[in-house]
Amino acid sequence: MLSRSPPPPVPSSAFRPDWDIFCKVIDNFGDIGVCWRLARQLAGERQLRVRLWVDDLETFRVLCPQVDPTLSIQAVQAIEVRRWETSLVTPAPARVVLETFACRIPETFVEAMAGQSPAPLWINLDHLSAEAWVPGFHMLPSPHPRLPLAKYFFFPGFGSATGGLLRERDLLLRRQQFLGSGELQAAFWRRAGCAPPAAHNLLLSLFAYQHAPIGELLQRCEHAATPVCCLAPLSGTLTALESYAGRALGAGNVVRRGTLEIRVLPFLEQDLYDRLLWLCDVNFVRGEDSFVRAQWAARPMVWQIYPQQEAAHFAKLDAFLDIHCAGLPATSAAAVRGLWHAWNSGRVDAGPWQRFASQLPALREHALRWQEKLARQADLSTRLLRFVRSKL
Ligand code: TRH
Repeated sequence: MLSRSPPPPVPSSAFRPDWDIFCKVIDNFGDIGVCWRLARQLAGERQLRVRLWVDDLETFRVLCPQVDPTLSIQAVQAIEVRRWETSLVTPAPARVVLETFACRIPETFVEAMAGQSPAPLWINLDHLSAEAWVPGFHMLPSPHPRLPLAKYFFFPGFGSATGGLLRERDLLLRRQQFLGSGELQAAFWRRAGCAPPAAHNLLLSLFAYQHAPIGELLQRCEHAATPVCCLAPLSGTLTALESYAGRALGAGNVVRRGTLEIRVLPFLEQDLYDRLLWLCDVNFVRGEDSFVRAQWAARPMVWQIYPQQEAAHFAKLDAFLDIHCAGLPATSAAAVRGLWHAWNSGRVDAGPWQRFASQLPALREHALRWQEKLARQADLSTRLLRFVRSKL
């Protein structure tokens, strides 16, 4: 019989954390993905006491299986996790209160913040964008209409005048060690539940929204010069994969057609998902957090941006393409733009994929240069903490 280890101690009510982080899961995994990553970084690298409020522990559990959705308060990896309920009993707010993606923290909590002296520093962590307006709005305060409080807007971004990107201190070192170790890679494939693909295959990872032209992309890979192995963690892509395969699929299933093999993987823990990105030759990513992780993976990538009303997201897509493609030869840049636009517009004819695939050696070099350039800048948590020091 398996013996269960005792649960980690739950913090007492006298505990006052250094940071409160509030997370509302609107849809998908990006909100909790970012909050969990940042919470772990603050606790693990900076030894800060973090309390993370999450309104949807079921979704959180998909990312982090240690989370027990039945508990209102629990300790997970040295972080106090609290279910954010409507009837929130308000403990003393932390010194720094981070609202994420304008999730609107409860009014009772805001009142408690105003009652403290000195008042906590209140920050809203916003969405990532490469658009030119971001530096002008980064770190601006918005005074509360009634209470003696201000909320500061913190914008992640790609330049030195923005909030930067999430990057753990040891991330690039771990990546190097992993890519240099057959043993670590074998352990990864075991945990992903499949045998390593044949060495000569072109590895694609696939994480996308349902409306991506997944079937069309897969058809393009059926008659390729290099066999393609598509690794798809269980997610919103499943319906499209099933209609391509013509049958129900689950983790562990394999579909073969011509030069294409599709492997359905389980939804991976965040750290394992990173390893998948490190191993693949092309990463199809979406939203915000997987998009950033693909950049640290330093491999050619295709980004499906989170769709907004009236196609407003295309301006955001192009803003990133402009900075990302700046150092690329014209043919490679056109191949990237062509496939990214096709993927986001819902049609992938043979041309865009072939042009992109023909540029892979140049794109691989570029991905590494891009990663190195970004890594020379301070990461998001360092910039956040600098901001906190300047205000408290
Ligand atoms: O899930 P997303 O589409 O999240 C989106 C975006 O963040 C978007 O901007 C936001 O407005 C919307 O949510 C509400 O994509 P994203 O941001 O890449 O988040 C996915 C998270 O899931 C990320 O932390 C990586 C993680 N992940 C795993 O841990 N394992 C996996 O197997 C996969 C595929 C992803």
